[in-house]
Amino acid sequence: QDIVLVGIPMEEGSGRRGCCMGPDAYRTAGLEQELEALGHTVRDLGNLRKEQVAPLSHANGAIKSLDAMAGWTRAINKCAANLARDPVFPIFMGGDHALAAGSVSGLAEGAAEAGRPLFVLWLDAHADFNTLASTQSGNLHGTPLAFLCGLGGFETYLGRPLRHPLVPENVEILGVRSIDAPERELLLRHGVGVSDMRRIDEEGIAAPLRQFLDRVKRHNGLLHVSLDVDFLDPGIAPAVGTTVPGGTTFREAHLVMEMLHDSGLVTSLDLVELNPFLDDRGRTARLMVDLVASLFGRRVFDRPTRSF
Ligand code: DIR
Ligand code: MN
Ligand code: MN
Ligand code: MN
Repeated sequence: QDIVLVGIPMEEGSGRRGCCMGPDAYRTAGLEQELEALGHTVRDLGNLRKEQVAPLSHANGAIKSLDAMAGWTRAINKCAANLARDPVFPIFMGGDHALAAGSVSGLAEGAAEAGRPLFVLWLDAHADFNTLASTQSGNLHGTPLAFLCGLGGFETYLGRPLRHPLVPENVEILGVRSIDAPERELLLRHGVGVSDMRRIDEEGIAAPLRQFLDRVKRHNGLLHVSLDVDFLDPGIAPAVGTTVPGGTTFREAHLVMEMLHDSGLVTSLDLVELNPFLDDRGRTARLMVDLVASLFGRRVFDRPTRSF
């Protein structure tokens, strides 16, 4: 495949510093080289910059960095919409998860032009389904999925209406184990697909994923994967500001990537919430790169041994 890497050093959505170093950590961990070793061609476009937006305010005083959020969303949206018109596989190297408001909204424009429905697999400890009215933390990385599903009150993000909201039934949140009370209400009301850790414990991670992939295939959909580092258990992935116990294991995460590869359905990817400032000798960055390698065709029998 022709893979394009875009660095998005956004950290304002996370409410703490450090995610701005994510793109360089992926480069240092050898993302481009690992993908090339699998036979793909890779072009690194470097880092995106946010647009300048005049200061914005909101009735919810808890909200942080709304103008930075708007500036990033607009810049990323345009970049993603352009990439969606090319026959390339874009990887958005974040940066916090708020960047998905831009990447997925842009990709949705490309999908609509191609006449294909866009499906989204959201791999995360959290649902990221707060609105500007419901967020208690004020950290806007807790909002992108609600924005992308067309919920109200987000006009400031793009400075215009969202052109192609996701169909909530075409979204699957996998691995979730921390949901705020208002988010729970909104998820149920809008019919978003949610497979929480309880379901994974009972049925295994393959069952809900297989069901979702079958749906994508039946609808001839494009599939975007949005991978939050906190999808993984903190014991194997400490470099994230919002660790939640009880996350996916090393093999569960690789199995997801291997099944996604075998499906042939994935057309774009976000790598988000890596905070290299919190990492332990680069192990989380390396694990994320290895997961991407599995998504792009590395198999169990070819996996190199590593020591940390
Ligand atoms: C919480 C946590 N739901 C919030 N969300 C996080 O702040 O809205 N998302 N950490 O990644
Ligand atoms: Mn190269
Ligand atoms: Mn997230
Ligand atoms: Mn999360």
